[in-house]
Amino acid sequence: MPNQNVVVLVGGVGGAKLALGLAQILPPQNLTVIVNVGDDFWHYGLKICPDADTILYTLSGLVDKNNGWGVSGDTVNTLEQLRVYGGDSWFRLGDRDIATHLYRTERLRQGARLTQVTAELATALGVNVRLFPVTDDRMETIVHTQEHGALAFQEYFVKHRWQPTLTRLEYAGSESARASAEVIEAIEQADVILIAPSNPYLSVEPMLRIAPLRELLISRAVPRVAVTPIIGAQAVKGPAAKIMRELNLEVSAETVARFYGNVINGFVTDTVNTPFVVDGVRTIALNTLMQTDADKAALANQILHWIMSWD
Ligand code: FO1
Repeated sequence: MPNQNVVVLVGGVGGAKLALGLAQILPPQNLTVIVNVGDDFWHYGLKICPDADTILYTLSGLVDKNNGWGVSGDTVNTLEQLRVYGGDSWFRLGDRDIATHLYRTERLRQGARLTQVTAELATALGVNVRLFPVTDDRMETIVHTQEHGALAFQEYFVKHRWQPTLTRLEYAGSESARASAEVIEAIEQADVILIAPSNPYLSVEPMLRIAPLRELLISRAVPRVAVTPIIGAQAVKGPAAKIMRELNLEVSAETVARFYGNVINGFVTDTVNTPFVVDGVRTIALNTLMQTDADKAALANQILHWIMSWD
């Protein structure tokens, strides 16, 4: 992949796996990671960006590999003291992780853009690929549920452990949010655009809702390839399959490929999935389950080699 610019759109844990695979095989100047902000929220006065932090911690090697998020070996003294005061403790804030939120919040208060602050965190952690939040504007995913009505994303995902029945999703603020200049430039200069095996509805769609991303992606005459988050009618992690059932969709990789529609012209399904054909979308079946770091690099390599073989 000499001098090919690769852009990958990612959510949290699933996205971080492919981002790490790509980071292992590409020169850092050729990789740009664009991350969802729909999961971001304010908690105890702190601006928390779980997806960006998951990418930062994964690429820097700090991540807690069991959870896939947070800092390995982190303590929770602060959270325990908050519990003493009767404060909310459903969101597990590690002590070292809190430093990230404090730094980010302070820099935002000083007037820095989220893009700038994220770059500062990346540099400090030794992450040398570009990592851009999709927008500097406010955009929040709201999950409407049968049991509790509208839930802020982290309340749905963490507090209620994604158990409530989803009725619809709302991407609040997406109508007025705009992709950052950095994101637009990265997509304009990309030779390959990838969509990581992140949750299509919770992680990727919030990004596609932000103008002018969807149109900009469609306008780029380059390979635009999504990787399936569904393996054998199940999500690798998280609520993707459950949400598909609640939206009355068939739980399959084909449903995901059709959901992305003309945003993509290529799709990586898994070897265990039922083969399918979608017009205008080249498809390859690979082993997409990334368990080890070597698996992540191998999948990234296979995807890029396949793309290079397109005529
Ligand atoms: N996920 C959980 O399931 N429980 C938690 O307590 C939790 C805390 C947490 C703290 C910092 C952070 O960056 C991420 C954290 N996550 C937690 C993960 C995260 O909120 C979700 O996995 C994503 O938002 C979904 O992509």
